Amino acid sequence: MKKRIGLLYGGKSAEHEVSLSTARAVTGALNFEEYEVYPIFITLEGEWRRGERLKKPASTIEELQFGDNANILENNITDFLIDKDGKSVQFDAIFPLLHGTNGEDGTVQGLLEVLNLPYVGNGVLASATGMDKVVMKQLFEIAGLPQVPYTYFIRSEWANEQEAILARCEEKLDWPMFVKPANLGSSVGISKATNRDELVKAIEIALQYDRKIVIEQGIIAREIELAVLGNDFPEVSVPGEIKPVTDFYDYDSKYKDGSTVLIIPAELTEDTVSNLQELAKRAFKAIDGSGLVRADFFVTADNSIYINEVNTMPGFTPVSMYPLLWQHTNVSYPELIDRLITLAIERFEEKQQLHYKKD
Ligand code: G1L
Repeated sequence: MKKRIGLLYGGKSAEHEVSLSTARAVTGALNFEEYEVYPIFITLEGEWRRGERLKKPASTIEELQFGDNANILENNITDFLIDKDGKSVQFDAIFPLLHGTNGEDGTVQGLLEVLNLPYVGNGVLASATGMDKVVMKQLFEIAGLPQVPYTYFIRSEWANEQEAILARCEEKLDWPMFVKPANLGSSVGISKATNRDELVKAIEIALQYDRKIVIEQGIIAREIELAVLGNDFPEVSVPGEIKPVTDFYDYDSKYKDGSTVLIIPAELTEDTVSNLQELAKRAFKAIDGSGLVRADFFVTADNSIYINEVNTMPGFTPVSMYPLLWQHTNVSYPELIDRLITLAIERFEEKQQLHYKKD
C-alpha cells in the first residue's frame, strides 16, 4: 500500500515563502508510485487549508496555495485529518516544513505529538532547543563540546545591573563581540561590537527582538557545516564550507545568494574531517536530535574546532547546504527524503511500543 505523506507548510512566519518553495521541492522528490501526497497549507494569516491529494509534483508555489476553492479549516485545525468524504486520512508521516506560528519552535511538533501523528525530523525537545541559543550552548557545554566563550542575560537584568553585565562581557570575552537575540532562527537583531559604546547599542537593538540576549566572542575562522541523518545511530556527511565571496567574477554553480559560495567538500585535513564528524554526532545527541540536523562549526587556521550551533530545520531545497552535503556523500535528494520518512516511522513505532508496554 502507498504511504500517505502530509506536507505542512506556509505559516504565520517570515519564512513563509521559503517554506512554500521547500514544500514544492519535496513534492518534486517524492515518488508518486510509492507515496500519496497531501498538502496542508497555513496562510500568512494563520488559516489552515487542506488541498486535494496531489497527483503530480507541484510546478509552482501558487499551486500549493489552492486559490479560492480550497478547503478552509477554520473551525478545527485537526480537521486536516478528515478526508472530504469524512474518512480519516491515516498519515504515515507528516513533514512539518515550517516554524511555529510565533517563531517558537517545537510548537508544531507538539501539536503533531498531541494528535499522535508520525512526523519527520526533530521532536519537541530538540526543536525547542534549536531555537534557544543559550539552552543549546548549555547542553553543548555538558556534552563537552568546544565552544567560543559567551555570556548571556535577560532584559530585567539589563535594566537593573547594566554596569555589571558590561563588566562581565569585558572580563569573559575579547573584542569584537557578537550580540544576538537568543531565540531567533534568522539573523535579525544581530550586531558586532568592537568597544563598550557599540556593545551597549548592539544590546539595545537585540533587546527589541528578544528578552534573552547572548554575547559571543568573535573569532577569525572558516564556517564549516555537516549534515547529520538518523535517530539513535546517526550518520554524518562530508563537511561543506560557507565562504564569503571576495572576487565576484570567481563563482560557480555553487553560487548561493551573491555574498557567499558553498564549497563541498570543504578543503580540510583528514584528521579535522573525522574530528568534525565525531563532534557533529555528539552535538546531535546533546540536543536529543532525531531525523536530521545541520551542525555548524568554526574552524581556525590552526585547525581548532568550535561548535557554533545546530539547525534542527535547515534549509531544505535541493540547492540548500543540507541536501547538497548528502548529495556529495552519495545520498540523492529523493533518497534523503525516503530515509527521513523511514526514520520518522521507526521513531513513531518505537514510541507506540513504549506506550503499549506501560499500560
Ligand atoms: F521535515 C524535515 F525534514 F525534518 C524538515 C523540516 C523542516 C527539514 C527541513 C525543514 N526546514 C524548513 O522547514 C524551513 C527551512 C523551510 C524553515 Cl521554515
